[in-house]
This record gives sequence, structure tokens and C-alpha cells, in this order.
Amino acid sequence: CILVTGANGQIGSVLTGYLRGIYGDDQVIATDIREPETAAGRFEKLDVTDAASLAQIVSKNKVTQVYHLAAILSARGEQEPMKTWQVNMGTYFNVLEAARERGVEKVFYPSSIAVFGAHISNEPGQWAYLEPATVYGISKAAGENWSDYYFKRYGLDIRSLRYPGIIGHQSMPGGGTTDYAVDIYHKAVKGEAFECFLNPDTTLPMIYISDAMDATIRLMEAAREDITVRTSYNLAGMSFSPAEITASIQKFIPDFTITYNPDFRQKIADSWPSHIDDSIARKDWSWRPSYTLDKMTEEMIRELRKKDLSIKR
Ligand code: NAD
Ligand code: VAH
Repeated sequence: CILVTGANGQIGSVLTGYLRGIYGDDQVIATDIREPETAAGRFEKLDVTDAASLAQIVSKNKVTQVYHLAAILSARGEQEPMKTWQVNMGTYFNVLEAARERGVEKVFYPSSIAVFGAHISNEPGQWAYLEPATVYGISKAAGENWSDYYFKRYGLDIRSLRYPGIIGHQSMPGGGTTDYAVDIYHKAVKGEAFECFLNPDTTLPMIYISDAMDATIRLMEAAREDITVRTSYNLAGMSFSPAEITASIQKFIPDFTITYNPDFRQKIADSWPSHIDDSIARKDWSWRPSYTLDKMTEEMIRELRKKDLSIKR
């Protein structure tokens, strides 16, 4: 069966549903350090820094795949650098060792475009030099290299994506620098103005949740011999700035307004590239995103309006 760590987060709460749809409800165990807000399917409370508890769950349930999502993200990470390093690396080592010792067949490791930093082009290729400026990015870059090491040394089939900022209507983000691009839709749908913590022209790589899920499943289902990158694949969806997402929202909600009040997250965003070259993912496992900014905006607004109506009812 499949184990998901950090399953109550922005990605996990959506990915768990996708995995249950593919493999069956009974075959997917969601775990997190905190209880889920609504009970849905198999769940076990698990702090992944606790190696013994993780190993026990893996053995007891004969786990064959682990999707390791538990982590502290970029903005929260800068508030507590040492804790972030310990959580992000400690949990990953526990997953790697449990997988190696207990016959797990495949591991999914989510990396991030935060592995990139200064001294690279604004559209880094797969093998661009990694010089992350945040503790989060440093932990992801280290995790990628450990993934490659476990593959080469132990044959553990670890697959990984460098996700851009993920935008979806189903869940809220948990302490990243790209979070504004989810919050902005919630404010727009409620008819409120939005204060943005990034400057209007800060262009970043982003991806709609459906495309991110498609990429994840595609990668995990690809034939082993087609996976040529064992650190982490560059992945691109779209790139836009706060000014551009605002213009896109205003096509659907003309009186929506934004103000700008950049904070410490501006420096983090400035350390990341604006675009990503994902040509190797496209070649290896036929990756193609299907959402443009306007298509995503239309769907976000439609889905959030439905939710808003059901809450008011
Ligand atoms: P999130 O912050 O929304 O969720 C992380 C979850 O991990 C939370 O539910 C939290 O309770 C849990 N968690 C934290 N510490 C834990 C521990 N010690 N044991 C068990 N659970 C713990 O994050 P997300 O956006 O869902 O991201 C999931 C993964 O994808 C992370 O590794 C993140 O770095 C990566 N990622 C996310 C994005 C994005 O835009 N969302 C982009 C790139 C990479
Ligand atoms: C963050 N959303 O802002 C995450 C992600 C692409 C960035 O890793 O930290």
C-alpha cells in the first residue's frame, strides 16, 4: 500500500485523493503530524522525525510506495532555520532508511525551484548550478543529492520534481513565498482588495494543481528505464508576476484591486528564477502542462465561488 507523509498540507490533501482514485481507498494511508480537519479515508497521526514510528507503519502495512510531502516551506523556514533543516532533512533520512530497510519499491520526493539561486540564467536548465539562498532551498538541494545517492548506492527507485509554486482551490498553502498567488483568488472571490507581499513585477514559476498532479502521477508511473534524472526534474507550468495575475483576475472581476507592501519574502522571491526549462521532463515522460494563466484564473474563480456559496448556505 501507499503511504503519504504531510498529507494534510496544500499538496497532500489533493494528492491523497488522486492516489485513492487510482489505487483504491484502502490502499492509501494518509499521515501527518496534525489531525485532518475533516475525516476522509485511512489516516494515522505520524511525526516523520520519529524514525521508529515511521518504520513501524511501513512494516505493519507492507508499504510499497512513499510520497514524502512533510516539510517546512521557504518563508516559514527563514523564521526558524535550524528547525527547518532538522525537520526537512531528518524526516527525509528517516524515509530513505525505512524504505531501504523495509523493501519500499518507490519514493516520491518533492523538491522545489527554490534550489536555484544567484549566478544562473533566468531560465535554468536541468543541470544548472544550484546555489539556494534559503534554508528551505538548501535542504531541498541536499535532499535531491541524497535521492541520487540512494538510487546509485542501493537501487532505491526515488523520483522527484522541482515543483514551481502550486496554485489550487482545494487547499491553502502552508508558509511559502508563492502563497500570495492562492490568497489573491480567495480575496478576489470574496469581493475584497488584496495586499501583496511581493512587488508587482516579481515574475515566478508557478503551476496549477491539476497540472502538478498530472506531472506527479506521470512521473511515478513512467517506466524505470525512462527516468534519466535521479536528483530532481525541472518542471514548468507558467510564469507570471503579481501585476499579471491581477490583470487576469480583472478580466473576470473588473473591480478587483491590489496594493503592494513587500516584506522579507521579496528577498526570497528575488533569489529564484522567473522561468524554468523543463525540456528533459518533456522528453523523458512526455510532460506537457495544460493550464495557461487565464484558464487557471477562470477555474479558480468558478471553484472558489461554488465553495463560497456552499459555506453561505
Ligand atoms: P504544506 O506546508 O501545506 O504541508 C506540509 C505538511 O507537512 C503539513 O500538513 C504539516 O502538518 C506536515 N508536517 C510538517 N512537519 C511534519 C512532521 N515532522 N511530520 C509529519 N508531518 C509534518 O506543504 P505543501 O505545499 O503541501 O508541500 C508539500 C511538499 O511539496 C513539501 O515538501 C514542499 O516543500 C513541496 N513543495 C511544495 C510547493 C508548493 O507550492 N506547495 C512547491 C514546491 C515544493
Ligand atoms: C514556497 N511554494 O514558496 C513553495 C515552493 C516554488 C516555491 O517551494 O516555499
